[in-house]
Amino acid sequence: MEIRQYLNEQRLIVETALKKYMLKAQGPFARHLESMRYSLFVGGKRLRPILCLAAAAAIDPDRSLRENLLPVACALECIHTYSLIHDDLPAMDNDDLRRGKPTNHKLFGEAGAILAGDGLLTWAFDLLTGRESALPPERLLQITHLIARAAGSLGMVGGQALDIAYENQDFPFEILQTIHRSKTGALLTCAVQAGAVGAGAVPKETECMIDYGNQIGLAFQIIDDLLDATATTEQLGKTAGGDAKRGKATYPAYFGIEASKKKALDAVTAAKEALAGFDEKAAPLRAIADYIYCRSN
Ligand code: GRG
Repeated sequence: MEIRQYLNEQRLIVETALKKYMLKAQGPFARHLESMRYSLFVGGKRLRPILCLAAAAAIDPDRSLRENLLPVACALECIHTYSLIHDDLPAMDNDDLRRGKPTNHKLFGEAGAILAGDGLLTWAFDLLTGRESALPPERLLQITHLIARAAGSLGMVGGQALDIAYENQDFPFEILQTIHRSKTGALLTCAVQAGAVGAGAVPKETECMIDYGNQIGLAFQIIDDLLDATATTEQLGKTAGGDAKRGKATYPAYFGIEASKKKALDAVTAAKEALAGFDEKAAPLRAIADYIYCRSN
């Protein structure tokens, strides 16, 4: 399958839905809403929503299911964007560039950026539980809990806290794995799991999706580390070389470039193996795993 064309088509579907669901920058909160919209629409691959829709389609390709899942997919993107805004803040990574444009706090100030992130995080749960959602209530409740768990202190927020706590320190590889699994992996895995639950997957199918999600999460983070060490700022749309500057432990720092590439490839292979029981409807998920290995930003 032509993965770039597929990703482009899916990205447009997600962006159309985001435009439909996102609050408009008007009324008394216009400036705050504008700051949320700025980061949400400034770019991004939309990988988490696309994974959610692809996982659902691997189980049930019905178009109406996709429509019903779009609020979930958009909620995932809102949470991801909030995490990037907060990650870029002076108190965290202090970055000037994200998605090829000035970071949120550079345009809206530090307080404005904190609130833009807060607004996107809470809007995600508004979307999930509001009248846009048309999934059966028990599936929606399960998905909402999965997303809260993956985004929170036992997932992304916890991973970020650990990442910051260990900056400029030596620590065992197991800690790096925990940071990766929680900071980056949790939301990616949650995206495919949410898609599977939304599609009414049986437990065995959901387990395979979780396995797939864990493996692509690992591959995604290793490639992110490699790109940070080897790509240019222009290519990435964010400041390159930031990990080394901030004394962050990374896969290349532990294993070197070539061994890290091999580990990423092994994770991609394992991700595709996790889908062995799925038919052709899972072709996009298999192609996304390959894309994660080959991506250049
Ligand atoms: C501040 C709560 C909080 C969490 C931050 C996700 C995260 C945790 C920090 C981002 C820092 C980072 C570079 C993590 C590595 C993986 C990652 C999430 C990269 C960015 O995701 P992409 O490549 O970005 O999917 P786009 O812009 O395409 O959406």
